[in-house]
Amino acid sequence: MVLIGVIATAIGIPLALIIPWFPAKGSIQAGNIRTLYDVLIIATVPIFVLVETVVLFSVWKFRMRPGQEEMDGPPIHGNTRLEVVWTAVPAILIVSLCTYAYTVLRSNEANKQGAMTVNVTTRQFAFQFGYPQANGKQILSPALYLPVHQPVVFKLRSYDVVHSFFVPSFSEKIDAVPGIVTTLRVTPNALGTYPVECTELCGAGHSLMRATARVVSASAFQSWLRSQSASAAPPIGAPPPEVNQAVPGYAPGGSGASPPGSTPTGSSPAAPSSGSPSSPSSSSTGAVAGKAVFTGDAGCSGCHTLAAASATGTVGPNLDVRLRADCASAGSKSIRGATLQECIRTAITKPYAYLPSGYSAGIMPSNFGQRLTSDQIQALVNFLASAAK
Ligand code: HEC
Ligand SMILES: [Cu+2]
Repeated sequence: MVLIGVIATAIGIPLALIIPWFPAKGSIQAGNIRTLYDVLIIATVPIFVLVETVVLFSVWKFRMRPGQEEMDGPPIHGNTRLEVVWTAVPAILIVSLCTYAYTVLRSNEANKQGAMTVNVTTRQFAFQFGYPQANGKQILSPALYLPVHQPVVFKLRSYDVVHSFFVPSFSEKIDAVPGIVTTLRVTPNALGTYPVECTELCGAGHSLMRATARVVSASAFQSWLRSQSASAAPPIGAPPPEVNQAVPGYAPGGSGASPPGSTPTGSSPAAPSSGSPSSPSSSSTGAVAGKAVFTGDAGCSGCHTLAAASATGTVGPNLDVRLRADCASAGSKSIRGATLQECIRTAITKPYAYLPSGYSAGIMPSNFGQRLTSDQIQALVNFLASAAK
């Protein structure tokens, strides 16, 4: 029996260690977690084997033989030494594994010197990453860029519901909860491109809520950051109050979000530089400004397809195909307003007043009326009215 147990352990441990349970390691924290996991495997496989061998051996050895149906087992009672051992050994094991796990947790969560802050803003259904700058502004990007070996503090906020920020290769995750700021610390230590996922079922587009993390060299990161600040559009609109109080000077810009899965270069290709409100040639309510709002932080392009904005979202109606027809349909005229402009305005500010066939309420955010300024809404109306085919 002992021999079987030793052989099973000798096979079990390497087998369990060889199985690739985790994706490639991308951070110091992930390294600590993997080591913890290996120690747990080495400690638990022998215990599992011991218990199973004794159980299987007993099932076989003490099985009921013909003629024993009426018999009872021998009345064995009490063995103090055995009881002390089987209480003390697991207690020592559990206390030491807990202590080790606790030290790993403490070291992973420890504040590192010179950590760089990245603001992670979540919304249905996109991540946005903000890099605070010395001038109080921040550079916004739909892709996460990080310099290798640089400790990072992620500050998470949510515009709407609970999301969860998870980079499997960093082995760290935390929820983004509306109204509070949550913190996560990571030190990436391997160059590479890793998926970022939302791991909280946050609505119909949850499965689309993904982004890309690029861990690059420090110099590549600096030049990326410089290219961002040069091309970034000035901030458009005010963020919701809870986001505002959390970070002084924080303001999401028009170049921020792009549809999930779109180009991860960081700058939204659809945001035209001429669409910035500071440009003297365009007004803040014009179609050009509207396009910037559409492709920007409001997240319209994450859910809608619209050729004029290079948007390819599929959660909501394809605006190229349906907008004009839906606005012309008899049912919507009285509810959404008679003209195309009125209809679009209602669709944005009171989205469930008229539901296009095949769509249900509760998916398109219903708070754009409060989140966007009246100029921004007017700009969107002008833009969509001119873009609708
Ligand atoms: C989370 C996904 C989502 C986002 C973000 C979103 N929408 Fe929608 N949108 C929908 C859905 C779903 C519908 C259909 C149901 C409804 O009308 O509420 C819709 C409907 C519409 C309609 C009516 C379309 C028609 O054919 O009748 C318009 C116009 C519209 N959205 C514009 C916008 C604009 C502008 C934005 C950004 C400010 C935006 N949407 C953001 C999901 C979204
Ligand atoms: Cu989410």
